Amino acid sequence: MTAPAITSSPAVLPPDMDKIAMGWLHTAKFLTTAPELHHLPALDVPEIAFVGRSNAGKSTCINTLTQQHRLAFASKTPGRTQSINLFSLGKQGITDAVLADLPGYGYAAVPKAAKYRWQQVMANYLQTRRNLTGIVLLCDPRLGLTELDEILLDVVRPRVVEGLKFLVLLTKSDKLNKTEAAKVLSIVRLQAGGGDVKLFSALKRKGVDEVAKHLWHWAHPEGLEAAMPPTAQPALATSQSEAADPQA
Ligand SMILES: Nc1nc2c(ncn2[C@@H]2O[C@H](COP(=O)(O)OP(=O)(O)OP(=O)(O)O)[C@@H](O)[C@H]2O)c(=O)[nH]1
Ligand SMILES: [Mg+2]
Repeated sequence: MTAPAITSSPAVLPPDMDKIAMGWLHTAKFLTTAPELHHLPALDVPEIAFVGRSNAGKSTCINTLTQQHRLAFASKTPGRTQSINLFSLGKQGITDAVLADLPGYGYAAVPKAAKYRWQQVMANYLQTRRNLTGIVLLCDPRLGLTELDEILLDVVRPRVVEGLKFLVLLTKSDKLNKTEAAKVLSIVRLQAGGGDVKLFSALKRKGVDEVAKHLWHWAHPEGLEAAMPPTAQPALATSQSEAADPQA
């Protein structure tokens, strides 16, 4: 009697989370645009908001993560995004999360009244949006966290304490050399009170997979098995005994 063949392959392949997260983000579709809070639809899926100064790269970040060039309007001219734009995500046409692209703050050319109105809308949104699950604060590392970013941090702090997810992305990191990047990373980490801070570049695709996984986990806290029906799950390889016995 011959001994069963022993293979060196692992019994179960780890799921490729990069692919899963990027595939999920690629399903993004424009949902709606809302100039005021009351125009926003009430939703019961996790919502992830992209906030930050004007021109920080919010819309470009959304386009990079979703691998769609023109999903969110990005522009060299600050103040391009004027309303809250929602994008739905979900495999097989089932929405399981929403991304929100918010207008930026701090653009000097905006009239005072409009600036004030928008600050009120944003503060209201961040404090009251019921399904808001996570905030991505984008920051140009050449400016660092500015006074307006600090005000935003103060606004969201009570909700972060209660469990709202929070991530700071230092965008346009392709403009920094390694030393500059390391320095700004440690400064902003301190400013963000030890919160998550990552370098990101849409141009060089730095941090893209990592951020995609981060957002996927925010939207699917229950994990992979609960998030995907068995037929849609990646090939989790069968154990050797199952593979050897087709009846198993
Ligand atoms: N070099 C470089 N440029 C970037 C990067 N991300 C965005 N940009 C540029 O920055 C400018 C502003 O980008 P947007 O994505 O429109 O910025 P925003 O934060 O959405 O701006 P508002 O809608 O005005 O708040 C554009 O010219 C982008 O091409 C990046 O990673 N690297
Ligand atoms: Mg924008």
